[in-house]
Amino acid sequence: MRTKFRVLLIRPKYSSLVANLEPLGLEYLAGLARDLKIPCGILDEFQYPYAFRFRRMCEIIEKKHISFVGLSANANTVDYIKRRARELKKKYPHITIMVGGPEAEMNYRDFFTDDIDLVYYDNGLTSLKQIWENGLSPQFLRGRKGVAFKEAGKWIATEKGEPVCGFITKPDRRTLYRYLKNNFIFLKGKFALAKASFSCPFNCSFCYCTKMNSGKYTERNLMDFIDEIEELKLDKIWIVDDTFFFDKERVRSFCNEILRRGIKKHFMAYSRADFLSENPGILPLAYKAGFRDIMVGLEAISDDTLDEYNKQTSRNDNINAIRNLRKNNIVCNALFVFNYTSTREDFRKLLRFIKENNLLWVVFGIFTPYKGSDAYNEYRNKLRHFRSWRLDGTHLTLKPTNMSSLEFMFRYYLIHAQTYPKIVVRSLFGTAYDTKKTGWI
Ligand code: B12
Ligand code: SF4
Repeated sequence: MRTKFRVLLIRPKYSSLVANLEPLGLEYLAGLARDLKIPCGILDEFQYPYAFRFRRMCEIIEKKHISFVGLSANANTVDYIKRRARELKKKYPHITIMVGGPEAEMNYRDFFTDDIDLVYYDNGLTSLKQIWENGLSPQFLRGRKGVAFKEAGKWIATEKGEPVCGFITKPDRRTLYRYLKNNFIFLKGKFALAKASFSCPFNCSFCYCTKMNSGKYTERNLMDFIDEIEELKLDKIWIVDDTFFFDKERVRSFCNEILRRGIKKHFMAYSRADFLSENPGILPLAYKAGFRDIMVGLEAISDDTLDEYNKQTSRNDNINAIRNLRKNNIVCNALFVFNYTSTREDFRKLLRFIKENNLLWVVFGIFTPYKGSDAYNEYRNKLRHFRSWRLDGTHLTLKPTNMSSLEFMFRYYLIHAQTYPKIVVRSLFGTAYDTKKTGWI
């Protein structure tokens, strides 16, 4: 017998100047609801102002007679979710509140509160499908994988299922198209997201991604993935795999199939520096297939810091990766992380490195030991101000050892001021993707 759920999926808002993109995770859930003929809507708070957030939620709940609310959690939205769950439960005690998403996947126990009914941490959506089909009786939930629920007021957490290597449904992209006018990546335009693999085969100490999917790297069927891309109405696609350029033969097959089908898209994807350094031969084909943006976690410019992060790359890999991308007209979006041990000289050296290597597109983060990563265990006793809203990679959670927090933040903002105007000017002149140019216009 099918239980009659009426579902509202919510993506909490947090401040982001860099991007406003579709909530792909929730679109997968909405796709599942569509398959099961369950009425379901997405409230993507990113698309609305901060004001009246709770009222907006309540209006939808009442108007659509919602009986099941699903919230998607990232590290920086945990406290907000717990507060909202409390408010919702008080106002609508009959509604089932479930939390899922990246943060719930590893840290599900953090959501064991009086107001939350279910926490979802399974790999893939099979357990959710079974729940939506069969209901919420504790007896039934006990047999599901990767869910936590309450029985007689006590939390029960079931074992996680096997790692997955595909999705059981296609995403419902209506949210993407509905809010297309708000969609952007800073100075790059409108992007759709697509995902072709799960977790990452490497093991950098600060990284949360590598722990996902029970720490097992798996790949989706490439043809299914390309079918999905072909159906997307946007011409720019961000492949959000944690490291898409991993298996050279798979990248080659992807590019050849894109060319064979005559798909003309601008692709952005992640790659590691060592891959780009060691496999320059694949880059002309990647360019031909439409890769224009590669995001590379260069992280640091000294071998010691890279070793400390267990990055398994070197300063030389970083330099070669930048050079190989430039030669092939592909933009290197270099991601750097400032460690809490950074010195004044480190800030200066990084700026010099950026100039010497003619890097235009740069992103700076502050080392954050996310709960669930190896780094968290290492640093847990040193953490300060580790409040959820601060876990967005732009706040200090460890006391800087070589300067005051104030100076650290000043230098962090300063390096943005020293690098971003050039990106803006080059974008205005239409030369931000000309990798051979070195000047301001
Ligand atoms: C693209 C991306 C972004 C984009 C935003 C994308 C968007 N849609 O707007 C940008 C670059 C803006 C971004 C920002 C941030 N991100 Co981000 N991002 C990603 C990335 C690469 C892909 C996300 C994605 O689309 N996944 C694909 C979908 C299909 O998967 P999913 O969302 O996890 O959903 C699945 C499940 O989680 C589950 N699910 C999801 N929600 C729910 C809800 C319920 C109720 C249920 C039952 C299930 C469920 O079902 C889905 C299908 O299986 C991931 C890496 C990764 N491995 O996931 C990091 C990742 C999610 N980001 C992360 C973080 C921390 C952030 C930041 C908060 C901080 C930072 N420094 O990166 C910032 C926010 C900063 C700011 N203030 O702007 C972390 C999350 C770690 C954590 N513990 O929360 C990840 C894992 C990467 C990392 N740094 O380790 N991010
Ligand atoms: S930082 Fe990148 S390469 Fe390292 S484990 Fe995470 S996703 Fe993989």
